[in-house]
Parts: sequence; C-alpha cells; structure tokens
Amino acid sequence: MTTQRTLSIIKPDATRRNLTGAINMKIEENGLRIIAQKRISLTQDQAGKFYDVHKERPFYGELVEFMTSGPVVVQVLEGDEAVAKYRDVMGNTNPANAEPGTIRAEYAENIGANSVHGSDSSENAEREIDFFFSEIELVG
Ligand code: 3AN
Repeated sequence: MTTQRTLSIIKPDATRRNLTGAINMKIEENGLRIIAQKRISLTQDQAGKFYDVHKERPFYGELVEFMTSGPVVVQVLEGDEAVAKYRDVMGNTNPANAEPGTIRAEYAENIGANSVHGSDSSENAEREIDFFFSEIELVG
C-alpha cells in the first residue's frame, strides 16, 4: 500500500446545494483524510488554466463557464492509493452510470454538473495540488 495525495474539488452545483459537509462525510467515511481545504471563486483565467488538458474537447467552454458559476471547495486528500480510491468514491463521470453510494450517484445533477473533481493520476495530482496549494497549507 502506498500513501498518496490527490486533489479534490467540490464543484459549484454542490456548494450551491449546501452539500460540502455531506461530500466531506463520504470522503472521510471511505478512509481519506482532508489535509487541506479552502473555499474560493475561480476566475475564468484560473479555470481555463486548470482544465487546459481539455482545451480541444467540445465541452471546454461549458466546463470553464460552469466552474466559475459559483464557489468551489478545493481540497487535498491523503490515504492509501488515494488517487484511485477517490475515483471510486466519486463514481463515474456520468451520474447515470455511477455505482450506488458514490458521490456522483447520490448528488450529481448531470455529466457536466457532477459535484466533484478528482485527479486521474499521481502525476496530475502533484500538478493540481501545486496549482492551488503551497506546501505550508498541507497539514497531514
Ligand atoms: P472526470 O472528472 O470523471 O475525470 P473527465 O476528465 O472526462 O472526467 O472530464 C472532466 C470534466 O469535464 C468532468 N468532471 C465534467 O465536469 C466535464 N465533462 C466531461 N464530459 C462532459 C460532457 N460530455 N459534457 C459536459 N461536460 C463534460
């Protein structure tokens, strides 16, 4: 088992419906520790840079628009195999295909407004954590 860190974002559809605590409960119940957390409003520039990898995809504009439509909560999660573990806890990108009990099955509105983001590899996790947090903000 390897202890890892991953970046989580609680998206605007979830903060709007006051679901931060409910989502944090799912995270903690599944053995992940929230070692950093802050609520922020992303600018278009910041959201555009964060999702730069999706620039060529047809939903890029919609994604940036959505991620700047309200506050988000950015978090660093730590635990055994945290990257894959959090992907399991989140569920499929499309909530219609998400396993019962996952965050997206319970809370996501649709494939775009799908309540949470989680890094998809340890390399991306490192890059995404650096994007939002300095080392002094990570308290394991
Ligand atoms: P995941 O977040 O599960 O890793 P990705 O990396 O395929 O999924 O997509 C990144 C984000 O882009 C998703 N979380 C979702 O908000 C948005 N997205 C993905 N596919 C679509 C789509 N077909 N229409 C609208 N938004 C989408």
